[in-house]
Amino acid sequence: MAAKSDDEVARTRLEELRLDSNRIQELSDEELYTSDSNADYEDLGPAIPSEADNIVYVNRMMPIFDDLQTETSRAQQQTLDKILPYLEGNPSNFPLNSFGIPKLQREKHVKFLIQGLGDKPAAYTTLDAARPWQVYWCLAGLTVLGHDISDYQQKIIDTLTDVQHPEGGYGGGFGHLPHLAPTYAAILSLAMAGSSAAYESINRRTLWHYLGRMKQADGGFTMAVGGEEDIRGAFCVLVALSLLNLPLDLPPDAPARAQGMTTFLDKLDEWISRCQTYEGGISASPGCEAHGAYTFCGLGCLAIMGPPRETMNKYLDMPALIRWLSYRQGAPEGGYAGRTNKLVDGCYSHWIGGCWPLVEAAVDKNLWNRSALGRYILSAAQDEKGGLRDKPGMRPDAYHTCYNLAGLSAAQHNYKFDEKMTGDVGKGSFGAPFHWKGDGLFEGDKVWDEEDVVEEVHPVFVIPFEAAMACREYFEAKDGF
Ligand code: FPP
Ligand code: K
Ligand code: ZN
Repeated sequence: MAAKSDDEVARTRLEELRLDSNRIQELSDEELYTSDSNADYEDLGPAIPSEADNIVYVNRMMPIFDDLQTETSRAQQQTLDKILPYLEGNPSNFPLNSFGIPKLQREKHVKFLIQGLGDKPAAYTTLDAARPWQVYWCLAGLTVLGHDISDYQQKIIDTLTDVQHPEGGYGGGFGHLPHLAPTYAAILSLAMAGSSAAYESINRRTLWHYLGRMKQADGGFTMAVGGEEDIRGAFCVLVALSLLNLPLDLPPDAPARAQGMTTFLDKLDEWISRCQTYEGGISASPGCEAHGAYTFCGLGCLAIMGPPRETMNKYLDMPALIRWLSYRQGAPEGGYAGRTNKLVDGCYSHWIGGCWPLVEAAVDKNLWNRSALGRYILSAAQDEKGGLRDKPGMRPDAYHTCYNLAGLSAAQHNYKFDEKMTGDVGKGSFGAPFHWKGDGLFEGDKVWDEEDVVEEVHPVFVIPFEAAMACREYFEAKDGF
């Protein structure tokens, strides 16, 4: 008999693997987790960890390990080696809660974020172009920790007034051109600061004109004049319009009017649909790779455009989205990665973790492993000296502190969307985000005690509920700009 060609061998092996993988999908949980059924799959290769390796899979389908080593597989293995000691032990020597998990180091994180609001040494010069972001991350983190930020009100107004551009919008630093990212961060920060002084420091008329200049003929928005068009742009624009109760109509000087556009919403729904990829997640713009941060922006847009149950089910393939979101949760890490074949990172606790409250307002509830995420955040993402991080071995920063804490909050709390859209606030355009309510603490499997619980966070705006409501209410009561 003639020897099989390499090609044939490979094809046969692939077919076997496919059959195995189909068989695994048909197994019940019990069959899947007993050692007997694992024995059936030993022939998949020697690299399958056994039960003795103490690895618990959260996904039903067994991962297929192979002998091929790549840069990606090595990076994943090195990351596991770094993280596992933190999940299995307590290398940081934190005091433990009743679940044997490090307690939330609240005071240390508060101190870290307050330092983040202060002056910086020369090593931080790159942050000088991200002033509104630094302010936002620190304030959002502090409020999630339950820390009162009213002492900072005037400083917030002064800092952000300095970077507001005379032609509308905010720049990253003094004298910088405006850009949607710092504009988004500045508006959320001023909403958190609260008071008519903070609200009135925003030039809403020039801002509306600025936002209008971002609208493109295909329905999306650029991040700046002549800048890249991506879904962050759409989300930043909708957050500003919704929170500040600005008109839905494009301003008369918006260049996209020449291409027939009349409102901020024109063709936006179909543009967002086109950002959902074959993987199920949402990408920066049509044709790009699905990524957690862009997925949050896309879902945030749909949650501003109307009740999530209507908008998400209409414009997205929800089963594909849910499958993609689920697969971003690492096992055994428990934290999330931002995209396929990449590494777990604490900031995705929010960018992916924060997608779940939005998704759960559109479909059935409890689709994710909240305790595994909480375990990653408390055990692996808290830095010994305060602040939270991407992963062990990385320095903490305000960005990762903010988004780890926001993710922890999403894991700990339930939210409810009022489908009837009752209530006094949120009657006009883009009013949907003002119909969310806290719905108590998550009472399923958890790894945190009462003292590890952080505050509720508005699922769309990622600031306190009261801050979002008060800001919109203020501008609903106001006539004109
Ligand atoms: C990849 O970085 C990450 C991105 C390309 C997206 C970053 C976008 C945000 C954080 C969203 C900003 C949101 C608003 C509202 C403006 P990477 O390749 O270093 O990380 P990865 O390996 O985890 O993908
Ligand atoms: K990353
Ligand atoms: Zn990160």
